[in-house]
Amino acid sequence: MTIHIERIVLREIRLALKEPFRISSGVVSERRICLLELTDADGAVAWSECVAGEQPNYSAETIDTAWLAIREWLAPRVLGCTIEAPARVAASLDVGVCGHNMAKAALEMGCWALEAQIRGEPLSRVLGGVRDRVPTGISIGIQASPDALVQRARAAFDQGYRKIKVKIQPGADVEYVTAVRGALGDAVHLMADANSAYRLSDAEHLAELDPLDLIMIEQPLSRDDLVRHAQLQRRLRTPICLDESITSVDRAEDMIELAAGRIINIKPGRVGGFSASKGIHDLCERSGIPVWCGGMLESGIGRAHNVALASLSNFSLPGDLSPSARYWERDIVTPEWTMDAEGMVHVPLNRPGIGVEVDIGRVDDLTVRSEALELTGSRAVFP
Ligand code: OSB
Ligand code: MG
Repeated sequence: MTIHIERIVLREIRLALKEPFRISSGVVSERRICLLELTDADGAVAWSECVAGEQPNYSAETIDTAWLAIREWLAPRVLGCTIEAPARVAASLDVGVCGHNMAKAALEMGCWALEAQIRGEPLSRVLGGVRDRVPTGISIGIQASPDALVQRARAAFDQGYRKIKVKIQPGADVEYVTAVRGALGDAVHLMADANSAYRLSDAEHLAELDPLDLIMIEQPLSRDDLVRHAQLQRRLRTPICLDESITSVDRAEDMIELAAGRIINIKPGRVGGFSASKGIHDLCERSGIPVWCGGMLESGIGRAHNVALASLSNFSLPGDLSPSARYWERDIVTPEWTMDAEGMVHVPLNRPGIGVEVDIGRVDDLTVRSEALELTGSRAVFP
């Protein structure tokens, strides 16, 4: 089945978080989210979301750079082209455009969603997913005190989350995580995410986390520090999981070759879309490396894409796939994302495409700017 994208509407919506989310490199209270609405020549419509943040603290990209990249360099690559398969889109977007993975991913994932819509199949199955439920974890931001963190972690535990991840930074680490382990006991699956807040010279300090039996520590060092992560991993019993460092299948291969980590957090936005995500997933499956699906405080649209991806076989650890109500007073999709009593999110297999309805009235209410991109002039066969 071929895709022929006639029109892409970019929208920026503002969506307030229920409470500010603080990580070691910054804090966000209100999300500025870029949504894409892609329309096929036959009238099929699919939605995707660009996960770039408000500030360039997690990655170099922001919503504003992504908007520019999509409008100026990337959308013109797909508009009006005959796309034989969504698996071919990523390679074409990479020609002559360095970086901008989140901008590329928004388009590429939109093409997969459109393919699913046109085929009348759930996105999960078009991607090769096999699960119908996915275990869910929560990511808790840095709190003002260990007590405040314990309170939130306990509430999450009581709700049934399968994994509790706490953000850490120097000054809010060993004491905080120790308090959570003490309060919730040995059985709970606990992990910490440093978002690159440490240096290799902190190795001894980070080793103080080892007795806490964390299932992993995520991204302790800088994004480019694969060699130093390998040195750190040799000094830690706790498995290192990489997030920011893994931007492609090649980086995942490097991690494995260097033993710079033992687990990968796959965020499709960070790696340029579903093709790279599937490539990393398959490589890790062959190499005995577990993966899980990370989150970027997405709206229900981005979350739909993540849940579909997380239904692939090697997503064996709980993902950062919290229900809508953990983030928002009201989401922009129906039904909203929920979690069952066993801490599982259900893969929507009874509907084609992303499996949730976009509440267009609500999207319109939240929209602060929009731009329609259409083909000017003619274009031949993709790429
Ligand atoms: O490092 O995983 C991260 C949110 C924004 C930027 C980076 C990260 C996160 C999260 C949130 O941990 C996960 C979620 O969407 O619940
Ligand atoms: Mg992370």
